[in-house]
Amino acid sequence: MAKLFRAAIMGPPGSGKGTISKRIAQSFGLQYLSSGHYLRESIAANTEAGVLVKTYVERSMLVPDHVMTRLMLPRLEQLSGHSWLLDGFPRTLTQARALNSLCQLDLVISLNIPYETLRERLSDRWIHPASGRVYNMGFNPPRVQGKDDITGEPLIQHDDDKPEALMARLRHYKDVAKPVIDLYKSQGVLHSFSGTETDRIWPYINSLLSTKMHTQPSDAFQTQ
Ligand code: G5P
Repeated sequence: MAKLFRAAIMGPPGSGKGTISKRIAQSFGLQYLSSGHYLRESIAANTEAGVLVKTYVERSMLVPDHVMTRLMLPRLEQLSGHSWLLDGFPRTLTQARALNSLCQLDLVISLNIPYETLRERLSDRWIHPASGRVYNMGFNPPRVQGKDDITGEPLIQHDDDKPEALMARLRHYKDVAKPVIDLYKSQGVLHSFSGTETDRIWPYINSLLSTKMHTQPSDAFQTQ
């Protein structure tokens, strides 16, 4: 049986985690788990946890660690026989330690994207609130301006993507991510990628994963 492969991708809001994760999952056949997706799912289900989660996600604040580990770890336990990629988890040292107690990661990808690039991307970002689908007016615009591709419902912009709020979010991200990055560096699994365009970073990540997983990558993803 092929060796299992466990990876995570880290990066500030707007750094391209979701975009790159989808390419990795499809090219290398990894199960894809996105913390943001599961949070939005729990909000949509309107459970007790979902109502609590909503108060944090709406303000782009980190959801408490105990809620996150309760949300993510059981899903990982169910995937014990699979290779997977985590997007957006762990985000704090407490989360990373909780994950470590379940399994060791083989690879952590960290995205370093300049602030100005993040600001431009997020100020161009439109969201379908019910599903969490994300569009970018330059990079992946909706087929009809202002409308979700699947439902045709209106898209909205977040107040949190305004420059002042964004600056605070990015500063907070850096503070919280630093010890997590240091931990994975000390374990020898961290690989950092810097750049302003996802399509330029992607070939390097593709190549790294091909080497690590000894599989033939697919060329299918030149654009999202
Ligand atoms: P999420 O869902 O994990 P964020 O805020 O970390 O959300 P976000 O904003 O979804 O991350 P991303 O996944 O890093 O960004 O990037 P993306 O969506 O692929 O790309 C961002 C935009 O840029 C898109 O419009 C994309 O099309 C565009 N784009 C990508 N590449 C390029 C490019 O090369 N050029 C251009 N022009 N555009 C590009 O988490 C949501 C919330 O959940 C909570 C937090 O509240 C968080 O705010 N949360 C957690 N809380 C605690 N612990 C955790 N582990 C948590 N995980 C989530």
